[in-house]
Amino acid sequence: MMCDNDRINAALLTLHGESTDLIHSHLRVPEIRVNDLELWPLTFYREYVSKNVPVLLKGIGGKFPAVQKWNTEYFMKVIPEKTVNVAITPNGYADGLNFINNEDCFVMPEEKTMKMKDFLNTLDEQKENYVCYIQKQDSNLTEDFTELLPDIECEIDWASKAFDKTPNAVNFWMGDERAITSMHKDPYENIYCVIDGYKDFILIPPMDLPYVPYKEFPVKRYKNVTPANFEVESMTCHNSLTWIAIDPLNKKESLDLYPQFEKAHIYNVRVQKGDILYLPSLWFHHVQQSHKCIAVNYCYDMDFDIKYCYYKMLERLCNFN
Ligand SMILES: O=C(O)CCC(=O)C(=O)O
Repeated sequence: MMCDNDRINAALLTLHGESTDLIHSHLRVPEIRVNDLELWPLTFYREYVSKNVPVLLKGIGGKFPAVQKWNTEYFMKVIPEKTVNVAITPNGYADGLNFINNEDCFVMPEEKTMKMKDFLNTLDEQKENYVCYIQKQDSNLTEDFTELLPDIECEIDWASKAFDKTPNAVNFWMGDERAITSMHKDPYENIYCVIDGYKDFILIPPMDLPYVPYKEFPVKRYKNVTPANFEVESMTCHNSLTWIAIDPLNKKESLDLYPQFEKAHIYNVRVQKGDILYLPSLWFHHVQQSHKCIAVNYCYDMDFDIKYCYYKMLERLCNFN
């Protein structure tokens, strides 16, 4: 007789086998060029959104004036005195795992406001132990960078048509090549546009949840980060946080600790200047970038549809609460 655990493991293996055969056999994000924007919202919805699979749209952002204009020199000329909110860490790992005092901790960055010209100079200087990233995900493009809005759209017309809504947040990203966004997932349909430089995404589909280990970590925050020094303080409001325990850049060590990670379907995709990545809701993603890379992303609330219901069931089967 099969016990409950055997039955659950057999069911999870069926999900893995079927999804490998039917969806993840190539481990390549399709790259396409869209010629007919009239028909694209329907095709986009039918081929990618409804199937919850990513797609890389080559060159489709090239028509934004931002792609021709934005770079360090342009920002130095047009918004040098602008106050910007910057995440600062000694090593680029903001909101991610850091090994501190002999234990892995989830560490938040120090957040500082500074003039845009000082931020840009910091990127030029690339000092040791001082990594800056504009990474606020609170619609900072439309709320804070209003001077830049003539160069870019406040929504992506074809995406708003396909999702039948406007974006919930439009974010501006710019930073040091050492800045890394650790593996996580979001309840958003993400339309991610690279304006200058490139971004390297590592993606894992949501149905691989059984092979993406989570663990509880103490939460800390970097404080008084300078090129010479930094401190780490404990957070009084949250003692611990459950976070993804593997690092795809350190695969060997991750596999030694969590051998089940071997089964995860891993996609690598580089998003170049002028390209747009559709990153579907609940996909795990880890992000690196070229130095001074500039990006804008549009977050659309996901639909809480039948796929979401199945995902919640999978969470329960994997022992999430
Ligand atoms: O660009 C990045 O560093 C991270 C992007 C990201 O995590 C997101 O858009 O959800």
